[in-house]
Amino acid sequence: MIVLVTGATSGIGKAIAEIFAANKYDVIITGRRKERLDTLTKELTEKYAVKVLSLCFDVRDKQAVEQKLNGIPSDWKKINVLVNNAGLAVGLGAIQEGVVDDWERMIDTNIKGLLYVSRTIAPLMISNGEGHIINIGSIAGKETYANGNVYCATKHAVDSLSKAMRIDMVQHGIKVTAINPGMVETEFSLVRFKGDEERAKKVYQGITPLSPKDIAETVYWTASRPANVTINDIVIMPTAQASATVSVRK
Ligand code: NDP
Ligand code: 8X3
Repeated sequence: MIVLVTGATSGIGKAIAEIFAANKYDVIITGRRKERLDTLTKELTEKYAVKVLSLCFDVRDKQAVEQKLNGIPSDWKKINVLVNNAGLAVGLGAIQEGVVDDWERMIDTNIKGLLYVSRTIAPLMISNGEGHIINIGSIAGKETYANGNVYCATKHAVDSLSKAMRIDMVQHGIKVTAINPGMVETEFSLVRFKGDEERAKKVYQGITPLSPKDIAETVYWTASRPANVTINDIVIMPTAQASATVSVRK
């Protein structure tokens, strides 16, 4: 069995790559940070004795996505599971004060990147006669919160595209699942606040957030259901978080 995980250099994607490797999947890992891909390749190979193919590219670069993914060796092309995980929030501010470059980074990564990867891998799954696409959405794709405007819109797009993919590919037996987490402690807030560690730390203060492993276990559970079962959509929250805007801090 083969899984392809985008954005495996950190956080949720890294934990997903690890849980599939632990369950004897060969793993294709992607991201922009080559040293981290190299380290993870070594870790997974040594710890789990699986094969790892590491592909370094930016999901926003359509040509690179096509070139890297179409160029994988033929014995790697029987991809059973694609996890569209690469994504980010950049900034948190009112629409009327928005930073257009930040908006474009989010739209290009979270929507267009996911589309480029899916457009390349879905036909392979169809020709293989089976496959499972798992999109990492967010509570921000189910609700909207103050100053989250464009990030929320990109994750609403992931919600909508997951439904659309399911309809378009049901005739080919391809499963499509969306996993929508609340707060997960990763590098997400560090990226959102452009390296401001103090501000990033405050996001998780007084609350026990989800861990990347919590999400990875859920992703793996959806991928390990019997052939006749598809989990369409999951919203997974820390126990102390009721909605995008309501949480209890101690
Ligand atoms: P991290 O910042 O820890 O990880 C993000 C991953 O995405 C990294 O591996 C990064 O790799 C990759 N990535 C980002 N931009 C690009 C790009 N342009 N090209 C290729 N890879 C890219 O954050 P998380 O693990 O938290 O985020 C993973 C997903 O989970 C995202 O889609 C996020 O929106 C979603 N999510 C996160 C939540 C949270 O609270 N943390 C909650 C709900 C959803 P590299 O930098 O090496 O390219
Ligand atoms: C990440 C969760 O609530 O910060 O998608 O948008 S939130």
